[in-house]
Amino acid sequence: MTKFEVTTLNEFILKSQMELDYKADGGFSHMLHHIGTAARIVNREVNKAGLVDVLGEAGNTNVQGEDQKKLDIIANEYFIDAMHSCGEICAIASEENESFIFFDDEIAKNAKYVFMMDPLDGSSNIDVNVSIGTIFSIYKRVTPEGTQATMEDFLQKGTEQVASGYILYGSSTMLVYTTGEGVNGFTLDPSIGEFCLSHQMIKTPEDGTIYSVNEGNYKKFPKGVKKYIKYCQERDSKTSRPYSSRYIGSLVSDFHRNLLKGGVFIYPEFENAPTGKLRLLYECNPIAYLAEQAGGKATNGEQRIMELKPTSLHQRTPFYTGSKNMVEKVEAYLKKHGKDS
Ligand code: P6P
Repeated sequence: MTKFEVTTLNEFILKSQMELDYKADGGFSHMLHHIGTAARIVNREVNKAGLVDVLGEAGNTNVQGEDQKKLDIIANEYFIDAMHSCGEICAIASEENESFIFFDDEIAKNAKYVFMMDPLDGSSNIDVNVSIGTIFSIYKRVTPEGTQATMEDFLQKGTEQVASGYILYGSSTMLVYTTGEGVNGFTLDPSIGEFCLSHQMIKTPEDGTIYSVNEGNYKKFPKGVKKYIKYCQERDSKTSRPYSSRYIGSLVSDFHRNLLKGGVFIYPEFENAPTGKLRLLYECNPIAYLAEQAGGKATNGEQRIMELKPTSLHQRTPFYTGSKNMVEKVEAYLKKHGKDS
């Protein structure tokens, strides 16, 4: 590939806008461009985290009652500023904020979209240099343009998403997103400061040999999950078992590996997390949109995640996602053995 065959994120967005003019209107492209910019800034902060005083607790806790790392705050602020300045977003919901943030300037009030995010998921991994990620989801507002956004704009089913994606701050920094026309991945080239198309039209394998679950909670898991974990560990050459257990404890990292290689990610409900741990609006729905667009699945163990009607901003859900056949296998075990532990 010559250096001029590289497709940057901005070139890809403009090309998509021309090809998909019915959907990728200027505003859409404008938002994706600002996400890329905020991602580069947060990437810079994450990469120097070990060198300057941005590690460790910021001394306060977020609405989840978790110690808020300084990078959480930094990422949250950069993405809020970037999405406000693009002029296409009327309000934002974030894991770091108890309620949604609305903008009352005229441009924002007349904007068409709302933005939801986990600005830095897996942040407990920051100070041990494990990959972390930003997860985002975009919807068209349901309230009239020109008015202040309401909770109704946020409590939409995942099927209403117009775009979703994540930034993975890992061995390389990647932006992976969908607008409903497949999933594309861009890798940041630090030498030119551009996200360059590196994974075009990602399709996740229907089957895989990786299962991702925090087995430390095994004894508390629903019986169907326990039975499935034992199934993964059995010897059976015909189905390439035993599978490999891979769990980073950072949703974006675990999901991204399984998306490319095939695998299933499981976070069930159990006594420590009676409705699951992961958040429906800004973790599970955006990941589910990507999983389905890449040919995979995402459910709560029995129902399609994107069909769930949200009732609150920070609600949690059990989450099973990844290769289609593997998710369906877990669902079959849950159906057969039930959810009691
Ligand atoms: P556990 C990180 O805190 C996170 O929200 C996800 O990124 C990750 O998948 C999950 O929690 C890990 O949770 O209970 O296994 O440590």
